Amino acid sequence: MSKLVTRFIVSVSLLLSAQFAWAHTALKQATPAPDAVVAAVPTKIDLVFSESVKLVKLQIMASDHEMPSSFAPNDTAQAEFSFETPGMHPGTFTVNWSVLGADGHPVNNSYKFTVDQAAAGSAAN
Ligand SMILES: [Cu+2]
Repeated sequence: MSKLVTRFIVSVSLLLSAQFAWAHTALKQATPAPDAVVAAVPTKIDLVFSESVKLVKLQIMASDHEMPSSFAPNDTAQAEFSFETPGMHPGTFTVNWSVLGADGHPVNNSYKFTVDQAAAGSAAN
């Protein structure tokens, strides 16, 4: 019985460590934050990743068009990024990002944030 319990614990530990090994690059922090509803039109987007990465794609999508940003792919790996986002307006935006982590694995993910309809400085689209 106790041997079985030990084997079970060992298996669970192995599973957990395997999961950690699979936990490649993640987005640790973003401003505006994922799922945030912000009251003001953001003039920039900040991203902090869990490790130094090469950001190969950053796309800010409105419902039917891509928003401009100062994004450009970086040659030197870094963990923190800041991009200007001119022309933002109220609406819900999807941020699509792709990075190459230190281990060379590509990671893609996305998150959404919303600029409140009452936000000032709203241009048409
Ligand atoms: Cu737009």
